[in-house]
Formats: sequence, C-alpha cells, structure tokens
Amino acid sequence: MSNFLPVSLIGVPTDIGAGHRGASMGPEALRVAGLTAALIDRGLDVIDRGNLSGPVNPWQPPYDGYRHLPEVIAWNRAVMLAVAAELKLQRMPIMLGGDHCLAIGSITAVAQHCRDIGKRLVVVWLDAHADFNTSAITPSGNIHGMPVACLFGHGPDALTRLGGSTPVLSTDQLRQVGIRSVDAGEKRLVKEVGLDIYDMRYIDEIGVKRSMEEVLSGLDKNTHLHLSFDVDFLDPAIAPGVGTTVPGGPNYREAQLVMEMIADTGLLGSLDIVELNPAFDVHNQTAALAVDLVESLFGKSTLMRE
Ligand code: 6HN
Ligand code: MN
Ligand code: MN
Ligand code: MN
Repeated sequence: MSNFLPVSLIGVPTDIGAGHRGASMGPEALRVAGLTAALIDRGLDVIDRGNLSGPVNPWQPPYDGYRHLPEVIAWNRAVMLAVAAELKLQRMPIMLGGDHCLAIGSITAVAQHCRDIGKRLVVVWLDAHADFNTSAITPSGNIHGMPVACLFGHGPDALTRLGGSTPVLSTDQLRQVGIRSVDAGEKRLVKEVGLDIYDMRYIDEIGVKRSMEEVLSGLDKNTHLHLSFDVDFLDPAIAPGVGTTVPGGPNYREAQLVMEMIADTGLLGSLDIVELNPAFDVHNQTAALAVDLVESLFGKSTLMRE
C-alpha cells in the first residue's frame, strides 16, 4: 500500500483565463488517458468528484486590463471551496484544469488549510512562464498569466483576497522551475519581488538533479508541498497539447526526474494539473504524458529505492 493520503480528483472545465479556447477539455482528456486507473495502480484510494461548474467563457476583450474577471472570480471561488472541502476530509485534492488562473483558488485553499493545522506551505511551480503579470503590465489581459502575482497580493481584491487575507504566499514559499518566457514588465516585477526562479538557463548550467535538490531544500516533516504543474513546462516536442508552447523545456527524462525527486520527499499534499489543451494535442499524447508523469510523482519509478 502507498503512504499517500487518499486522493480526490476535481475537474475544472474552463479556459476562462487563457488566450486560446480548449483547456476546458483538459479534465476529460486526463480521464480518457487513464488518470484514475493509473493512480489506483499506484495503490491509492481515488475518488473522482466529477467536474465543478461555472460561467461559460464569454470570449471578450480585456476590460481594465483583465479578460473575464467576473467569470475568473466565480470559477476560483468554486475551486477554493472544493479544494478546502477535500483537505478537511484529509484527502489530497488533485485539481484537473482548466487554465492556470485556477491555481489562485486551489492555493488559497491550501494556504488556509496549512494555517489552520500549523503546517508550512511550500509551492513548487512547474511552468514555462512566471505567471506574474498584473493588469498594468499584461500583454494580453489573460488572467492565467497572473495567478502568482495575485497570490503575492498584486491584483484585484476579489482574487488577492479570495480567502480573506492577502498575501497568500511569500517569496520563501514559492520555487518556480522551467521558466523561459517572461514578459518585459513582468521581468521587472519578478526581480523587484525577488521570486525564487530556477529558469532553463540555470537548469542547463547545473542540471536537473542539482536544481531540484535546491528547489526541495529546507523542507521537513511539517511541510505541505503543493505542486502546480502547468503542462507547458514540458518541451513542446513531447507536449504539443497546450495553448502557449515555448521551445526549450525539459525533455522526457528530465521531466521524469523532476517528478521522481518530488515523490522522494514524501511531502506532496496537493496538486494542480493545468493548461492541458486537447484542441492542440495529437491523439491525446500530452494527456497521456501528463498521466505518466503523475505516476512518477506518486512513486512509480522508485523501484530501486524501495
Ligand atoms: N500560462 N505571459 C503571457 C501572458 O499573456 O501573460 C503568457 C501567460 C501564460 C500563462 O501558461 O499559465
Ligand atoms: Mn502557468
Ligand atoms: Mn505556462
Ligand atoms: Mn509570460
């Protein structure tokens, strides 16, 4: 048997924060690729809670620097409540996105839970992007480019204070890995705030193993590790099924090692799988790859260590 908590899958079928339609099909693509069976094979107790519901995507241009802000708020409220409910039941929530704006809701719930039970939250954010735009600097108005900024208190009140208090995260609680596309204004802000970023240049120079040792340093038994896995973290050659591909990401083996090293901590407490966009995928291969990586995240490749 595994020593993981029982898990609950929460589908969040929306592309409300993205610049392309289609991430709304992400939850079903992950199911079709066999996510539930793969987790059960790992010895986990799995409940699929089905999909949350929320407003349709009105597909409007930005207003005041944001696209679809009221709809993004509604979806994130639903995510926050659903994730909080699973944590209260001592289950591990796995949020099946949906676009990355939904991490505001999931991480707000996880942070609140950690405060309540006296755990230290550390978020590992796998992404090609820093997701630290604000309405003043965003090139697109798409809120999936803003969740980290919102969690740090930069953004509209309804999102920064979704759970009441702000900021939800501080710099010592977030480590971003795989970053290779940061917009000009975003770059300035990221430097000012002092985000802990392991970008591709750094990973190229010192390698995945040493990078991940640094990413995962300073954790202890009292740490709740939340993984926010934006599928565009992966190199587009192996993961074409995302709306915002950026060349030069981790290859298959490198991505596996990232997941294996996170698994080895034994501290994973919650997970987002976001930005999977079946409209860009080829025969659901990116969903299948995501499932494969999630298996490693739950210890599949640790045969030699058992
Ligand atoms: N994601 N930096 C770009 C923007 O529009 O703000 C892209 C954001 C992508 C966000 O992939 O989660
Ligand atoms: Mn992202
Ligand atoms: Mn991204
Ligand atoms: Mn960006």
